[in-house]
Amino acid sequence: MGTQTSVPATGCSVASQPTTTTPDQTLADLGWGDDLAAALPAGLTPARVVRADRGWVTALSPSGEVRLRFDPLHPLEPAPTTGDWVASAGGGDLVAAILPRRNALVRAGAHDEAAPQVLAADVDIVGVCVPLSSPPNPRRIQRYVTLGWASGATPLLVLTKADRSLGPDAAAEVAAMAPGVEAVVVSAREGQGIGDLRVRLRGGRTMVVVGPSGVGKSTLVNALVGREAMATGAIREGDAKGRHTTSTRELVLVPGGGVLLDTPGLRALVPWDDGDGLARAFPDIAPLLGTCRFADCQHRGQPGCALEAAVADGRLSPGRLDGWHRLQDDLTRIEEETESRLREGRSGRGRADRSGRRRRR
Ligand SMILES: Nc1nc2c(ncn2[C@@H]2O[C@H](COP(=O)(O)OP(=O)(O)OP(=O)(O)O)[C@@H](O)[C@H]2O)c(=O)[nH]1
Ligand SMILES: [Mg+2]
Ligand SMILES: [Zn+2]
Repeated sequence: MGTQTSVPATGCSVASQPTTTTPDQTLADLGWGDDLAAALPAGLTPARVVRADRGWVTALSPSGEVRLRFDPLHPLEPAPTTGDWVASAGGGDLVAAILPRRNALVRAGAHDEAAPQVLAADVDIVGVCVPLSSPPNPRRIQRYVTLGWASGATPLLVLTKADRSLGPDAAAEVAAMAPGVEAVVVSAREGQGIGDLRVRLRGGRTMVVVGPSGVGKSTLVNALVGREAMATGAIREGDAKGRHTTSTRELVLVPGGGVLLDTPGLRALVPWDDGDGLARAFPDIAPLLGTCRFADCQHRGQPGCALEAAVADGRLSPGRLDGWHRLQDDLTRIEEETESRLREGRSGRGRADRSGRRRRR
């Protein structure tokens, strides 16, 4: 760091709001890299999408916040989402190009007809927020960790509300539910762990915070950026349930470099996994797959099952196998629904790959 040059403040100057960036902000602070530079069409100015609305995006460029619109006569596919890079011609307010996505956080459609939803683009770290103040839900953690690995980014357990921790072993208990995933213990209220996270964001790295409503995602974002960038919710005393305070996905800059992406709490989550998300979330199970006596073993009472043998002799906990089964069943169902939708021609969208781009088949 320190050697990046500021991009001249040409173009993209519509509705500039200097409160969000300072003029010496570099593209690198926003997450820019050589790969994107190589993909940028000549003469265009890049900006990173803060928020996507119908027909418009709000984006950050080194010269500040800009509002860019889409040309209805030339729709760009797929629609940009928070975290994407777009480019416009100097001075204009039209999105002229969307740069190729490095990766994307994708959830499966919530019901039969729904297409996969891209939650965030171009992230380095998927901060899976789990509060230490209430009993952890292992299956929920497995889902979010799978979402993280499936995106192509690196999941990180962000153990929030350490000031209200249920006990000295609470953090270790949660960490054990996500083998192979690093954990950071934080208290936005008391400042614990904030420095550690800032270090992880140095060099213009991007972290998206995910997790159910009320776990402290927006409060953490505010602590990291040092101002009330996001509205936060009060929790009702007694049941620790949040009230869905955040309703849009939004990107904010961390002073000193780094980008945060806040998301609304998700009521139900099935990760979109067309790669090795599930295998990486279950490193205790993945190596056993394919070692059962029968190649088509369902791991549910079939003779010679290696997974059940591991449970029987204590190498694998029954809860882990159960969690894996449930997630595997969900992913299989999503796959089958998508296949039948395509067969019946109910959707011309095709499957989304890891970058959230639609695949033609
Ligand atoms: N004690 C304590 N409370 C916290 C901490 N972080 C957040 N909270 C509280 O938890 C509640 C919910 O925080 P939010 O940041 O709004 O939660 P969220 O995850 O953004 O929720 P949604 O936007 O609804 O998804 C608020 O009352 C916060 O004050 C913390 O570190 N310690
Ligand atoms: Mg929030
Ligand atoms: Zn088996």
